[in-house]
Amino acid sequence: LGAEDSALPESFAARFARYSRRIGERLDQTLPGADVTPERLHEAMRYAVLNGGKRVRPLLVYATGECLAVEASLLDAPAAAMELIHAFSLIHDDLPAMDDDDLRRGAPTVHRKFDEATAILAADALQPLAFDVLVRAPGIGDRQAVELVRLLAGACGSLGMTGGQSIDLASEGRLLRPAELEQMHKLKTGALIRASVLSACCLSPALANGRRDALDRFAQAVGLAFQIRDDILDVEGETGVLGKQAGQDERRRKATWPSVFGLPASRERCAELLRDGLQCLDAFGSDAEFLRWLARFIVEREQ
Ligand code: GRG
Repeated sequence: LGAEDSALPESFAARFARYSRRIGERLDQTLPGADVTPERLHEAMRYAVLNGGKRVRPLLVYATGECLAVEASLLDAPAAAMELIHAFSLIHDDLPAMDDDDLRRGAPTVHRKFDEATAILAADALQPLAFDVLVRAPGIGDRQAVELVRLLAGACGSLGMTGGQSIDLASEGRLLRPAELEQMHKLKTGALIRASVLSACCLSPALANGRRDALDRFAQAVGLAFQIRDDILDVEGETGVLGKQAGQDERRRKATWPSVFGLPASRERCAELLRDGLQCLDAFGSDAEFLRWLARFIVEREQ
């Protein structure tokens, strides 16, 4: 029996697991096999994408789609595209030229497992694959595909994630002003989270502007909270639980929310952003239940 056929309502945790499995399978089918030439490149791409991760961005696509009654089969492409870009960004973020990390998701980073050149090429190949997935998506018309491509391109470019990463690298050893710090977080992490929610909105053509704006504000609040939580976990978390080396931000003298505002104010800001984000969902009633649960997961997570 599928969850929808059983007498008991599906728990949110079970829904989380079901969508995680779904996106895992879609990504597996999307990536070239490790036996396809060039094998080592494909092996590295598959390692980067299929080796765990919370799948928060695809889950936001599915949860927003649920809220708007968009068919899950239409959401698979934007969900996969978000995760492919996310995996690309993690490979680059871990490189010696950037954060120079050895551990990610409890395993060696891609350049440690393979080598630097292979890691760069794997990331290079994941980015176009994300856009290819969007333009080939079954059931999605040309106009919607163009809109999805536009959303994703904006989220990863110099006015999105790449710009945020550039500010992050330049911030090492400097004390950023609060507004600069918020801008960096919104771009580096918030942009892709926002694009995840807005991609599902784009697949609901009759969505009223007011409701789209409410979901947009929700996404922006949760996106910022996600990175503040990440900063807090870097201070409070343990390497074994995080799956990446804890304490790296302090070691590299990065500008983070706790370094600028302190831990108690960082926790309070996260809680406030969660409250603001949840308030944006009020008009959606019970349709937004899973989205609310996911927002809490994002803000209260331990890894
Ligand atoms: C991808 C266009 C493009 C450019 C690369 C390197 C870079 C520019 C951007 C880095 C962005 C970055 C690494 C932001 C940090 C975001 C963040 C908190 C990552 C951790 O995300 P989780 O916790 O990771 O969702 P898992 O492992 O669960 O998937």
